[in-house]
Amino acid sequence: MPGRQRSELASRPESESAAATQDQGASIMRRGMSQQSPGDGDFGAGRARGRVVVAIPCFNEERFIGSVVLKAREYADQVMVIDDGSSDRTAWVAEQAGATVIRHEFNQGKAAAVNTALEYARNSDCNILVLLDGDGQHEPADIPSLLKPITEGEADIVVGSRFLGVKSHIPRMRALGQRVLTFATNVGADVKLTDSQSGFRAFSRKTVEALSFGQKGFSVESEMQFRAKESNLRMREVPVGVAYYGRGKRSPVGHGTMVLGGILRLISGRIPLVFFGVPGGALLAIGVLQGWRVVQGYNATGDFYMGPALLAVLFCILGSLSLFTGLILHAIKSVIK
Ligand SMILES: Nc1nc2c(ncn2[C@@H]2O[C@H](COP(=O)(O)OP(=O)(O)OP(=O)(O)O)[C@@H](O)[C@H]2O)c(=O)[nH]1
Ligand SMILES: [Mg+2]
Repeated sequence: MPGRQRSELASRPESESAAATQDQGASIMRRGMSQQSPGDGDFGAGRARGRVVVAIPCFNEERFIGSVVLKAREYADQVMVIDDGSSDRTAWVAEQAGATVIRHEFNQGKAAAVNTALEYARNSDCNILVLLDGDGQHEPADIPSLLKPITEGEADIVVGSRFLGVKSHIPRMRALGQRVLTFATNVGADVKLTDSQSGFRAFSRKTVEALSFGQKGFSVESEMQFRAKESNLRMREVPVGVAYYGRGKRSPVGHGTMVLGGILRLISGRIPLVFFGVPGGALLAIGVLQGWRVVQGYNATGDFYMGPALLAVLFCILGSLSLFTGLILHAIKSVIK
């Protein structure tokens, strides 16, 4: 495991301790791998598909994680739980239910947990990695339908969409927020999905090799759409249901605003010239126009209006700064490419 994601395996069978190396990540993998069946099972989707690993990023999910792991085990060769510094008994419950548990010593956010899962999968013989939320909102019985487009060679990433076909009860504010975030992600990434925020996803081996995420916080699902576009990975959606139990842990407004901030950062990285240059150019144009009017007024009447003049200068400065930021970032991006 990289230094930034210091993790440890909760379950450590004695017989496997000899496999430990000074690289903690490698030791985790060997232990984890040996706990599971070799796996090229069918899991109900119609054909053998190699080794399927389900990874569940979790933070304080002791209430649901046991049943999620038990159900997911029916559709996977291995179920792993990435416990991201939970203060409750998430890791213990997951382990009792039969999961391989990797623990982050402290809470690092969902993107870090997804990176840990990808790294684990990359270093194992996993053929398909499924991501699943640990809050019991997804139905593991939907896993075979997520696997199908990958095993049939039609997709590299399959997203379980809550807005396709299956009608579920989603609290209104959350549904609205999810649609706004999906719209922003679709426009920014130039990939069209109906549910950019779903945590229920499957990745082919090719995707596992290609992806890792840089964003902190909770825009990791959106980031996948951006990275998929960059890496020419084919995304497909399949309908899934979702269940909401009681009130969510986080406020939809605060959470949504955080994710939107992450999406804006992703857009600014993808198309800096448009993101900074267009508003910068517009501000500069408004400033120049305003300044010209101030000068015209002064020529006509002899009166100098300080307020409008200062506004014109402000617009010109902000516009120029934004325009240059766009140009510089665009140039840097071209060089890096
Ligand atoms: N690794 C990690 N996972 C987290 C963290 N916070 C939440 N999660 C997990 O991410 C998954 C989704 O979290 P939720 O809080 O349900 O987020 P959501 O499903 O987008 O939001 P809702 O629509 O309110 O359910 C669950 O498995 C959580 O346990 C965190 O800080 N780190
Ligand atoms: Mg949830």
